[in-house]
Amino acid sequence: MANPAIDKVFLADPAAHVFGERLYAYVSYDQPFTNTHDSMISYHCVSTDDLVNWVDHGQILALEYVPWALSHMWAIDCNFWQGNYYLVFCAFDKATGTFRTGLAVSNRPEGPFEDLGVIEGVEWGQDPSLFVDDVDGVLTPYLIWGGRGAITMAELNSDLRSVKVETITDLSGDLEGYEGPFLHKHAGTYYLTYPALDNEKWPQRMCFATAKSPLGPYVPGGVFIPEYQGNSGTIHGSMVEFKGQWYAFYHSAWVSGLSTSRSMMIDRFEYGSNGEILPFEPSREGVRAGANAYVAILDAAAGPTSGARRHGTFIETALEGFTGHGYVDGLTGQETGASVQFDWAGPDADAKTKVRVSVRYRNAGADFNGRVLFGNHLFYDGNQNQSYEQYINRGTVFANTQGQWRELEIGVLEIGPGSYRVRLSASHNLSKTLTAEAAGGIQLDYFKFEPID
Ligand code: FUB
Repeated sequence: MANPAIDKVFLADPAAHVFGERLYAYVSYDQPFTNTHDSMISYHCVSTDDLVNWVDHGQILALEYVPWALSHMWAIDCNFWQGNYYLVFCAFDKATGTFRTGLAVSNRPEGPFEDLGVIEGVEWGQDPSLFVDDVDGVLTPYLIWGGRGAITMAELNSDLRSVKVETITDLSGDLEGYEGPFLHKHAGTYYLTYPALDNEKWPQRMCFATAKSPLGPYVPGGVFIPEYQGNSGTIHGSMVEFKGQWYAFYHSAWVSGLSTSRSMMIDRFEYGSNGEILPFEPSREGVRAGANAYVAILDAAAGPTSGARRHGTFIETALEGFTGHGYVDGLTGQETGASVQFDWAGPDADAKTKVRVSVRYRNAGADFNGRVLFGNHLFYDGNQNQSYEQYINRGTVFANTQGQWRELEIGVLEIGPGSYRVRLSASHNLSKTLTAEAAGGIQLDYFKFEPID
């Protein structure tokens, strides 16, 4: 079964884009079985080059790294603009307790992203999406947002930090959109897709409207994903062309049965002879029959932005032949460590599954004795040594690799749904007084989590 496209982690509100040869989906994260959207505090990015083999890049932004945000990290989008990747996201702000739209930046599509503050000029900035129009090579950025039963859009200033207030357009007169708008362009026509209610009755259905210019006016075109079995009440999503085929991304409750633990879905769609989006029913096959593959590869260098921490270590990129985002260096003494955030789903709160944990590292010196700690993030209290629940391995030896990068399996975990942190540090048997050379030092590239069926 290929739908849900990813069933290992609860991902909602997918905003899909193609950057280079890969497709990236930017998604909000449902804390498993919390039964509320109020508990959403982070975002993920997942990517693929065939819609079958998925890499989860883990948390790309989390509440604790957005100083102005209070709660409710709901929907997001990302786009490429003037040499960088910009994430637009929403959260209740500390000052007013209402939704504001945030902006974050990365030089890589998979993040991690650094918060740049709120986008000025946007009221109740829930569910933002970032559309870059290309007319004869002239690029113009637009922000579209929704919530409280209305969809609004505006042109952005070129630094993306504010909208051009005089362009703010409320589309309530054109269509009855509820929230979650996404804009794409096909054959010169602008397609706004959005969830809407039918006579104020839930669940939401996915609808489209078309226009000849980004700010409208829009002509409603009807429902293209009707009510279906196992829907999650909401149906936020996006439309993307990948390798010559158009796909609709959205979410369902097909794994959990709950509207608050949602899973990412993908189906093909076609345009009709009049340019309309042809309606379809969510399919079990998705883009092909058979199971999808999922692996989480979590960049150790992304630790702090993604909700994890480093102690006494630092990020480097300088080693010859290293092609990743960055590696963690300085893993030499007892008090040092690098950690990442890891999220896991499941069909119900008690279900346990097995996950193989590996790390990619390099060692040009003496053997390094490492210990790997694993704990439930929800119980994290700021004191890592007390809050971590279990060791994956107390005494893994990270042997000399002759300076080559090597992936090393460090253990298999049996875990239930939740948010976890994994931390690698030097083993207790090292004395703080040892020099780096004597203790043995390694460079750490990433942590890898593979489900074992
Ligand atoms: O994911 C939280 C909220 O649910 C989104 O902001 C809405 O669009 C709906 O999908």
